[in-house]
Amino acid sequence: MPAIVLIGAQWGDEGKGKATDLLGKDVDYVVKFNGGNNAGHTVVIGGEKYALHLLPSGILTPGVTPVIGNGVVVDLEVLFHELEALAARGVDVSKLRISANAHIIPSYNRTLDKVTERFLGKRRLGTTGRGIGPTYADKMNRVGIRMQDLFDSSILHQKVEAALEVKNHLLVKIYNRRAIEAEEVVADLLSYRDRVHPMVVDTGYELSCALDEGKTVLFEAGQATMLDVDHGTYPYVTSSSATAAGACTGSGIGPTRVDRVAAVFKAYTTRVGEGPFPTELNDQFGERLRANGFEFGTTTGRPRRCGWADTVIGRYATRINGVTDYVLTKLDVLTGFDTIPVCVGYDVNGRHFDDMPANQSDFHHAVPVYEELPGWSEDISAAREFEDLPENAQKYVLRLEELIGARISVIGVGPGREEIIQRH
Ligand code: 2SA
Ligand code: GDP
Ligand code: MG
Repeated sequence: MPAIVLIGAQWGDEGKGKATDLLGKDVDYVVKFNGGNNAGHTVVIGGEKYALHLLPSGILTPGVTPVIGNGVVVDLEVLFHELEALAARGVDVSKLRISANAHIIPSYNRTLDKVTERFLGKRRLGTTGRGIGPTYADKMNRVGIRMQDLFDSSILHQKVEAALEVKNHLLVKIYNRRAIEAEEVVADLLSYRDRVHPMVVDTGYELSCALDEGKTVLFEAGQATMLDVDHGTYPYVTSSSATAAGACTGSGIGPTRVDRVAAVFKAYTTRVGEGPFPTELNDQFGERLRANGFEFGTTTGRPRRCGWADTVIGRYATRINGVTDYVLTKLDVLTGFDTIPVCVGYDVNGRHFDDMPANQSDFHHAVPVYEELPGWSEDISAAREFEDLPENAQKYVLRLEELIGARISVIGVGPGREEIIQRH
């Protein structure tokens, strides 16, 4: 299949990195189309653990051309730090392409992200503090700095000055900080120019040509459906389009070119940062999921909030993304629970919802309606065929499939590259 979009169905950390790595063996290009170094993908290859933030996970697969699309925001310091760390471990990073239209995260936006969160106090969003929100805001405000601006220092200078006019006002007058000098910012950005130059190309054009030639392109989302700026739990979302449609705007290919949409769904649910989460468990079961699933942020190390699987969210993700296939991850983490509740609907003050409530207050007050499924106690990490799974694990998968409304093609039974069951 030439163009496949891979997205997260919940609040992120479903295991997209591993899924991309898995699909990556058969693809020519892996494209990151949204977000920046707020993402954290952990991929385990032959017992070696790789944590990727800004770079597409496909960079780990020999032969794949990794692409950072126009929809991504790039922190240049992080970019080179990640590239150098991978190169030191023997990964070929020479093929990386970056869109000339991708926006840069200037240092002042990292500062603004952190001071804004501190200023908001109880009303904070729990961002990763990487400058993501302020950089997308600049993009929409048309005061952003793009990769191509690096190659014209006079334009770069003008743009940085224009952006700082407003930011310095905010920093000095509202946040009581010192003003930032344009000269300093420009000098910092220009220090990366020569190194980044060979990587910066018209990635939209290159990808379209690749598709014309029958090459296979995988578009890999950062974050996930419920963190999407339009379709997620706004304002507790990230600032980019993390759903399948974002693959088009974030990379420059047309919607008719997409052949398949694969979504990653974790066998339970996690969320990092603030915001509503109907199936959240603040008890020993939540603790057990966090410990068994090692649910700590790849980027910030924050403990992830944990809860049971929510198929209202699953159905919503199927609809919003036009999902054709699911990758169900971390089924092994559920081993050992006597019964496993699955959320099949919500009760909101006596009203029943089968589907995602359109009103934010309803979602905030949603009480999950659970169906209890019997658990299993056998270790499933060695299962490679669906039939190798204990009967109750099979039933769990089949019931989820029925409830979320698209086929589950791959099942993850451990963190390793080979710990999967391929069904379709
Ligand atoms: P931001 O920094 O502006 O994107 O934060 C806004 C919200 O988006 C959430 N968010 C994430 N949620 C889960 N995983 C993410 N990536 C890292 C990981 C997280 C980490 O993969 O482990 O290391 O802490 C991610 N990135 C953004 C964030 O929690 C806010 O709710
Ligand atoms: P991403 O942000 O969606 O790429 O996910 P993360 O990498 O942040 O978090 C997923 C974590 O789960 C990583 O540590 C993976 O190594 C791990 N993982 C992925 N699939 C499985 C699985 O099937 N079983 C287990 N136990 N771990 C998995
Ligand atoms: Mg992650």
